[in-house]
Amino acid sequence: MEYRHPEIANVAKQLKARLKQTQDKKAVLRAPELLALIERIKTLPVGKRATFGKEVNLLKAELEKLVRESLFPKPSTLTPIDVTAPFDTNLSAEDRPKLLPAENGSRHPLMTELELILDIFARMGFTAVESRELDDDWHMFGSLNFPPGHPARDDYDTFVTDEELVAPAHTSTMQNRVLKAGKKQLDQGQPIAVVIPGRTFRNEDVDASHEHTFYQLEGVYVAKGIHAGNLAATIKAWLSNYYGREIEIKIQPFYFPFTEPSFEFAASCPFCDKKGCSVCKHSGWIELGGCGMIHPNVLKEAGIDAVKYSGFAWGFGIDRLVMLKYGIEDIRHFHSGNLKFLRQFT
Ligand code: FA5
Repeated sequence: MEYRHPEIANVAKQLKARLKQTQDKKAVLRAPELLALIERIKTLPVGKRATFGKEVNLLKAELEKLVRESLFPKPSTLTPIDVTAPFDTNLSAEDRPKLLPAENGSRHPLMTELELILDIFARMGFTAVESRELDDDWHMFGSLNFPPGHPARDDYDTFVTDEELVAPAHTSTMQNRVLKAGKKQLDQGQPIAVVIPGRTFRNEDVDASHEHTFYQLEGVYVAKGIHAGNLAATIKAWLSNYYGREIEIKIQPFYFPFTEPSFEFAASCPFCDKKGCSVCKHSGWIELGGCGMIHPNVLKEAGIDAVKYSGFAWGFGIDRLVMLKYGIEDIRHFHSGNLKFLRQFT
């Protein structure tokens, strides 16, 4: 590029030469000669300022381009690699593992069912918020009325990183966030109605109905005058919608620090007709989820007036809901990668 101002042309020549020699390419953009030219613009009389300023900017842009090119060679000069390849791309064509054609893939049944479930809740007026796969101790316990050292913390034994982050053992870790976000809505007379799907993790003795990694669907509903009857009706309405058939459900008292009263609900085991088998751990029932009226301390922790408002929450295991729907006798099939199993759902 030709510069008309001799001063600019001179700096351009010097800096281009420096760019070729120096290791620190970016330093050229901070060169005192260039900064002096930029500083000079505002000292010039108005008539000369525009043309001089324009040329200095052109020089700056040209130097930026040259620096970029010297740091990052043009893409066309690099051999492209597939960064998503599930093998070492340095392997020769013969040594690469044989892969299934992409057309043979299909959606995982848990994701297909989750979409259906969210669709039912959308029609019932619930919005969906995704849970996190890494969270902190406060959202896992503190925000949910588990004081430090509370024995119920042991029921949620999961994985913790060196930085004390937690792989959530349940989707209830999101309760405080959705309650805080919905507070304004309550003040405007609108309920908080949110469902939260998410992947959850537990240090578990894995068996036919227990996985270390599974999915849950949390539900949170808060408004004025909400009671346990609303909770039972909501669960019943959505389950009948999902299964489209009669399922025998049992709701019984339970304990969770974040709900009061708390309940657990289970469906009759379709594999043994309540006689008892390995899937239902010989109890005749498959536990589907926990629920209850949101504890006033949990509402208060989110800044919600627990005298004015009340609400309910639940947490279902999605894997178990799907097992029940299709008669899947072992939860471990879902993560087995067994194509014979997965292809039944395409
Ligand atoms: C909870 O996780 C509570 N957070 C539920 C809750 C939410 C209660 C809101 C009150 C208010 P629980 O540990 O019981 O509760 O798990 C809930 C459901 O997750 C179980 O009923 C079951 O369906 C599923 N679940 C739990 N552990 C496993 C596992 N290891 N494998 C598969 N599903 C599981």
